[in-house]
This record gives sequence, C-alpha cells and structure tokens, in this order.
Amino acid sequence: MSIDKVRIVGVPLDLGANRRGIDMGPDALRNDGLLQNIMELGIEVEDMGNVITPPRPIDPPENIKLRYYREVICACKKVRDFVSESIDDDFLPLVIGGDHSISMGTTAALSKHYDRIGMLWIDAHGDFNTEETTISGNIHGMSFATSVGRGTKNLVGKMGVKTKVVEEKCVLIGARDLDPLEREELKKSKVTVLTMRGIDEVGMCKVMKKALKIACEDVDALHVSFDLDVMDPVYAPGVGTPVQGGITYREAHLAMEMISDCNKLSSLEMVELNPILDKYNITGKLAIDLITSALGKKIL
Ligand code: 5AB
Ligand code: MN
Ligand code: MN
Ligand code: MN
Repeated sequence: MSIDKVRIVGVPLDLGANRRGIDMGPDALRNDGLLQNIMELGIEVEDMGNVITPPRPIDPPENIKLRYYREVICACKKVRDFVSESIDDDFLPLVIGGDHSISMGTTAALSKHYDRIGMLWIDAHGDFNTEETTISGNIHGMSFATSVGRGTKNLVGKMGVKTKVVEEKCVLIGARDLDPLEREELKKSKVTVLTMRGIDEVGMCKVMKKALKIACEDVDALHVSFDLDVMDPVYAPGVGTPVQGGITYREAHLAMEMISDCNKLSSLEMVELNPILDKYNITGKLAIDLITSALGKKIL
C-alpha cells in the first residue's frame, strides 16, 4: 500500500501547552517547503489550511488542572472534522501542530473510520497524565491517555466518538521525562514503553522492530504521533519542552523509514515545533525530512 494522496491539516494551537510560539508551527513548515518536498515523492498533496483555533482568553484558566479546556476541545473538534473528511476522500491525513493536545481530535476522527487502531507515540514525555494526575494542568501532557480513553469526562468522550485506539497496540518510544504519577499509570497500563535507555541498549532498529510488531499486527490502521521533543535538543532546538538525552537525527530517520516500510501507516502527526526557539530553521527542516521519510522517501 504505497501512499499516493496526502492532505495537510494545520493546527495553530498553543493553549494546550505552556509556551507561546507553537501556534506558528504549521506555517513555518509550509514556509520551509513541506508541500514541495511531499510532491517530489510523486504524491498528490492538498493543503486544507489551518483550522481556526479560539483566541487566548484574557481571563486566566478557570480549571487549573485542565487549562483552557473549552478552547482546546473546540480546536480538537475542528481537527476531528478535517481529518475525518480527509479519510472520507481517501487522503492520508498529515496533521501539523501546534501543541500535542490536537491528537485528541485526530484519534477521534480515526476512531470513526477504523475499528482497531495501533499507535506509535514518539515523545520524550508520556502525555499520559489525566486531570487527576497532572502537575501542570497543560492538556498536551494528557492527550495520549485521553486517546486511549483514560481520564475524566471533562476530556474523554468529548469528541463524541468512542475511541478505537487499542491500548495494548500502543507503543511509547523515546520516553525520558515522566511525572511520578504518570509513570505509575503507564506501568499499570497495557502500553508498551520503549524508553531512551532501551534505545541506548539495543539500538533504534531493534526497538522499532518490536514497536511495529506490536502496533501493526492485528490492527486495521496505524497512527504515528511524532512529538519533536523526542529529538535530542542538539538536532531540534525549536520545541516547546526540550529534554536532554534524546534521539539523534539518524535514529529518527531510521524510525520513520521503518514506519514507511511497514506499509500500514494511515495517519501522521508532527507536533510541538516552536519556530521562535528554532535556530536557522533546523527543527522545521528536520520535521519535513522526517515526514518525507515516513511517506516513503528512500536514500536508494
Ligand atoms: B508534550 C509534563 N509531563 O504534564 C506535563 O510536549 C510535560 O506534548 C508534558 O509531550 C509535555 O505538563 C507534553 C510535565
Ligand atoms: Mn513531548
Ligand atoms: Mn507530546
Ligand atoms: Mn513538548
């Protein structure tokens, strides 16, 4: 199943995070040549533009355990609808962020179309907090948990779709910064966590083989959610929440190349690019290279 049609959905949202600038991610990727680079692969590409996101409220958030949740949910519903329409029209949705809370919209759309979804969550963080465990109250730290149906009714079910993302078919790759309660929840869950230590010990190739076996077998769709902060900050300074000790440029490419080879990719998210903190656009350009690798670009 080679990918022949891709539709871009931009989500200029930063209300799920604690830092300004991530809302400029989608346009930075366009300026750096996202569309041209995908077209060069012989893929038909359409840009749906950016979903309209609510403005930052003047008043401070009313629920500090779920900051700006009304606005985040409103944006995610639009993501859900754009992604859903893309799938209806036989395009592979490429969702570009924006902060990671937008995955709640993407996975809801996928759940309308597929019955059993496997997911790779490639991230320095777990994003497995809930309203009950969060320290920051930032929703981008809760979107993985919400996507597998964990958490309170303030987030879970808000997209009007029962999730079809299967917890035991989910793999977190590259984790190195988990909150104490989040860590306990992840350990109790059926998610497979392949940490940085695991990558150090056995290498990215073995880690990805294991991850793909879990997430690709016995499912009818594979969703990949790539948070650029999984990268070592040396390669990706332009992210909202950088964490030392991440994956290298080549490790990230190998992961994406192996994802492409598995022929199961149904949707891709590239999130948390912060152009304000970027240096010479290297993070934006890296994101584009990673996207094209996942879509099938080959060295030889
Ligand atoms: B990201 C933290 N665990 O909940 C929290 O960037 C960080 O989407 C979340 O992975 C990072 O606020 C969310 C401390
Ligand atoms: Mn992260
Ligand atoms: Mn994340
Ligand atoms: Mn982040």
